[in-house]
Amino acid sequence: MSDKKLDTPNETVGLGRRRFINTAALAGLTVGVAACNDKPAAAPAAAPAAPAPAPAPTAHAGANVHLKPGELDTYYGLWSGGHTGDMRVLGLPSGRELLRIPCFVPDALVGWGITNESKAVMGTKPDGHLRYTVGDTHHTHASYKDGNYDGRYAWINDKINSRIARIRLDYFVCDKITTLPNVQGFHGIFPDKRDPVDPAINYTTRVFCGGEFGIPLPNTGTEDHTKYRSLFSCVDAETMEVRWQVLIDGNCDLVATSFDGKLAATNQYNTEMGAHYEDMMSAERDACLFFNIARIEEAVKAGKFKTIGSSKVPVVDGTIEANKDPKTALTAYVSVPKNPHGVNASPDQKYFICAGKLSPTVTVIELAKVLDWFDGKSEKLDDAIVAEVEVGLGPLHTAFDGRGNAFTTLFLDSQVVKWNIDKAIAFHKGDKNAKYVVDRLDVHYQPGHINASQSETIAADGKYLAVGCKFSKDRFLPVGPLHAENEQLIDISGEKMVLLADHPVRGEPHDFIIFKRDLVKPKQVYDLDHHPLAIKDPKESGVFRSGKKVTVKLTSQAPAFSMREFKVKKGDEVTLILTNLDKIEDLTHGFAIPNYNVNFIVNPQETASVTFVADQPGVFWCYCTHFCHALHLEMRTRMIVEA
Ligand code: RUQ
Ligand code: CUA
Ligand code: CA
Repeated sequence: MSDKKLDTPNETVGLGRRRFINTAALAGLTVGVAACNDKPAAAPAAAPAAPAPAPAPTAHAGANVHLKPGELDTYYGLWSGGHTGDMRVLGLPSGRELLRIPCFVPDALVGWGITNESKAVMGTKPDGHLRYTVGDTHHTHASYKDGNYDGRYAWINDKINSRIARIRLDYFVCDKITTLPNVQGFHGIFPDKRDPVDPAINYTTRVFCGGEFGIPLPNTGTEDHTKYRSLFSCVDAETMEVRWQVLIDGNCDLVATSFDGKLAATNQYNTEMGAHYEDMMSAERDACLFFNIARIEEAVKAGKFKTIGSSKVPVVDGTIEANKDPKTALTAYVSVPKNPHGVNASPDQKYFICAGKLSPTVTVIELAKVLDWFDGKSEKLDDAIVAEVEVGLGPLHTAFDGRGNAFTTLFLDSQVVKWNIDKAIAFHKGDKNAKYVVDRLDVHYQPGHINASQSETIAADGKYLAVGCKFSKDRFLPVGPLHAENEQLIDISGEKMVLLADHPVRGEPHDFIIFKRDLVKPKQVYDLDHHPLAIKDPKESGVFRSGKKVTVKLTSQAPAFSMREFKVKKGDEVTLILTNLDKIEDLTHGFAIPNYNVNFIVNPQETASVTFVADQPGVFWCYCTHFCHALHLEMRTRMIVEA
């Protein structure tokens, strides 16, 4: 690389890639781009060429995000990690990353994918090796009670292998992973907020999963794509078993659920069911597809379903053809402009908002009117559309402040637009004086996801807004060809948005949620009984042989393991069980065996195990990898493998 290039590395490269993306996306725009009357006259494809100008003068300077040493954040954020396959826990407003929770992909810090316990969660092949070592998380949402988070669980998707993982929010660990049958490209995810029928169940019992790619069902490998279909799945929040699936037309993208438990919806960008992108953009309108949960479950109970291939999960018919009569329909396809993206539930419980992506609009759908259609009280389903207004180029996802305003990311404009829902409805009704756009803020750059503190709960508090910018371009020091992404924090407590902070993040986060810190009650010491194999007393330690199978029982208490050395024989299949008997939070030990590809941690009172074949004779110093004590370096034991 020449010196000249080094002088302005990110300028050229950043612009090029951003411009490429803009151009590619604009090629798909056929809807009145130029007619967007209340946006600034800037050319849509022109990215800011220099570092962005300071934010516009505002009524207030914005909250302070720089906490002094020792000060704690007031919010937790759960971030999906993207194709690192993990979930990340942030403190806000500081934006400090506190933890990464491995789910779908092995993790060397904790030994995820190394211990028998984590392998059992992740899933193995018959030979004991992990079935998958890649994942792509997009969407994360947490369990609800009475319309607010209850701190029990969060769920996260793996788009690549159609898996859903559950995170326990007491220990911040993944405890279950379920694979959705007959689904490829599982994308959107949302828990329900109460039961559609039983008022006593005012909390999450189902999680809905949108299947994105259509495939032959069963997947025979046929080339005729007109036969491909997607499924929308319902997973039991407790057992994590798949309860039922719905056969649909089009591809699911993201998912939203109503506060009354009656409706779930997914936006669809490929109602054309094309196999190539040109075909996927050919129709002027796609759909926001609604599911009538109570009716679907009645149909399942009544046996009106089929099963696909070797899966036993009941599949009901939610295709357009089979659901024309509102009185019996399980699904309803509300039309929205072509290739919409995010669908989000407003905290006033009344609306779902679909963002236009290829259309510069947002569509506001009134849930009561969708229910009216199902009840036969409304002739035209599309009467549920109470607003469809232009907001700017490339609308993707929407968040809320609980004061009637929505915030939508504009991917192509590199902006967040704040707009008022009631005024948008008034404008749509014909009041051309209704100024629904309240404010615009440049973000850096190309935002995808957005969320506000407590946004999709009845406790939306309108304090902070985070925006996941896909490109940071010139905001951070260059580090080779790949830039960090930029998670920006915005104060939304006033009329105008105030940009507070940039946060570099390792690629590639997608969706996230932000909630008050007192909604979770983290536990910091495990319960010994949590693991059936816990070694509760160091005296139970030892080497126990049954033929060629050997169990090594070991405990840890800083700064020593319960055995100074242990012996096995070459060729033994060794299962080593380690219980950490230390009782103090954060007194975690590690256990590494050189040359055996073993390293994992045990938290206080936690038990974990590993199984390996002792195929190399010799002395192996097993040592504690996690700093625990002044004698941490001395904390080791000898594994002697006799030839
Ligand atoms: S989708 S941009 Cu999964 Cu919006 Cu991430
Ligand atoms: Cu035990 Cu370090
Ligand atoms: Ca389309």
